[in-house]
Amino acid sequence: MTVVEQASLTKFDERDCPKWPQARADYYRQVGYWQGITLGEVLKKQAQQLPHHEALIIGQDRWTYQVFDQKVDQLVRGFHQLGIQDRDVVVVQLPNINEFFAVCFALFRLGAIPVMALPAHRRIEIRYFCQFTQAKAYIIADKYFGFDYCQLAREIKAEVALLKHVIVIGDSQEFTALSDLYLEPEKNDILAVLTRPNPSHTALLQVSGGTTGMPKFIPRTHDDYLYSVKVSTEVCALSSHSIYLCSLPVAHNFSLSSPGTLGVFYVGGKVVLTKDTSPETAFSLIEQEQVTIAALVPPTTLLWLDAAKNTAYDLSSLQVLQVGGAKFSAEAAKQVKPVLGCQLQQVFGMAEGLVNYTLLTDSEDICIHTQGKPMSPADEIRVVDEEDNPVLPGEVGQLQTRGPYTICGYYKAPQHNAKAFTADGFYCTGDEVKLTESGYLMVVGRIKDQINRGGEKIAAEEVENQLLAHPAVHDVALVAMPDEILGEASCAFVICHPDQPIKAMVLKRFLRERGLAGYKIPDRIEFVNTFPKTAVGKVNKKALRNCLIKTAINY
Ligand code: OOB
Repeated sequence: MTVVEQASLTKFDERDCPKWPQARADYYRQVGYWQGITLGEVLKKQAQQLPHHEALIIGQDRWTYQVFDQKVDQLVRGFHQLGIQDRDVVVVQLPNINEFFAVCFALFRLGAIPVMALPAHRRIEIRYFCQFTQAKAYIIADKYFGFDYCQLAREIKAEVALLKHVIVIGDSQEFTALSDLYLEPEKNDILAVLTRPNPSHTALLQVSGGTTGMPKFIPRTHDDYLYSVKVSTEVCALSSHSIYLCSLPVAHNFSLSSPGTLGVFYVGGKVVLTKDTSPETAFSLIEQEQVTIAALVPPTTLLWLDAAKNTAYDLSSLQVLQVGGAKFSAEAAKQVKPVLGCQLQQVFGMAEGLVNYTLLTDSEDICIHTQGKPMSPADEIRVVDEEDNPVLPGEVGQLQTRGPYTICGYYKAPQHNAKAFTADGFYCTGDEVKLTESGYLMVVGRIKDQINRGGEKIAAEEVENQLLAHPAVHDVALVAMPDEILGEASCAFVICHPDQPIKAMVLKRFLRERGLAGYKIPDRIEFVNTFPKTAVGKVNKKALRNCLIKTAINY
């Protein structure tokens, strides 16, 4: 037996998640920001109050709140029987299907912690998630857009000895079928003796877009996440009549909590899911289900704007279109109302916490030109220069923030936390912003070494490390390049070892075969002999980016 096999799982420990200082936590409770309720209880309440209201729809699969809640309870029994308990971590990688929510709420009720993986993640990411968090289980759908997740699970299972269960929706092959875990109550029903999770404990782990070698995990508590969800529902005027179209990946913080699907459940509204992001599918669902609100990233919004100009579908039920995740150009923003006939709401948020919205009552000018303002009066923000000193009003600087739903540190990352958070607990967002006189933020750039590919975040260092693993690669720098649709795409500048020329295609294939998520594979690769350097001898990425803008080579 190897050492790894002998090792046993250690449970998730809240001490690995930096917490709000006592005085702030007391204050947030005292004024009622943190309500001391759990995510699982929110659903239970709706099932009692609105049992026959539809909660979740995908295709023919329509769940009322009662059905939804029953399925969650059944899964609680099934997961429990499998040995999934309070403080166990479970990597959840599911597409937009109703079961995602049954799974997550069952885990919430058990006090187990889902890691919100995206369908696009591949071997490198999933292996890391499982290893780092010591996950007990990995939950997948058998196939999605032609990708075989059972095969991925097989590879992960072979490499991660501590991973006990793979649970599959669909054809489960040698693994556990989720459908076998919907259990009816027996004599000694576990639900009667289940310990209530502590609302101040971690409910879920979001995955950060990251700036360093590997993604970081963002521990969100029931208290802080529900506060963020609640305020979002107020700002976005959600009610039990709201019908929310979710075409963004369900696990992403935007579509989950801003106000997202959890916001809809919070008020007893209806979620319409779609796996397909095409305007055609979205428009037909808007007409058919009388959708009132949808959330998109800028590239999809551009597709919608194009398609809406000659669509036969009736989009008149749509009242609000939220756009966020990446900078939305003012030119496109101007078109939303005339073309789609609904109100634009810009959303500038981050999985670490802070969410900024333009308000539904704001002037057109604010909705088009700004990325909104912090949604809570308890959000503290400051705009600082390189020495962390506040800039003059209206000047550009880095945005720092703290508040009742912004984390105080990543999970098990003390060294990184020392850099990403200030001594007085502000999160350094890495975003360059300008604060307007009326308190709205305009995102003007970024100091973090990240590429925002149409809302999908790529940590430059992570991809650089993967490329450096190729024997022909001597050095590499990944930078953002302008892209008409995505806003930004990625370009890798590569210096090869002398006498080891290599083709771009070969490098891309190398990354894919290593198991890197598709959106992280560089859109373009340029071979160079040297890198421009800064005065202190670092690679001058700004110069590299500028040379891309100037040369505008087709890729
Ligand atoms: C959302 O969350 P993440 O964690 O994927 O990414 C956060 C980062 C921000 O720090 C910023 O760099 C960028 O994404 N970003 C925007 C933006 N919204 C996010 N940059 C410019 N304009 C915007 N409107 O992306 C997220 C989380 C919750 C709600 C909405 C988006």
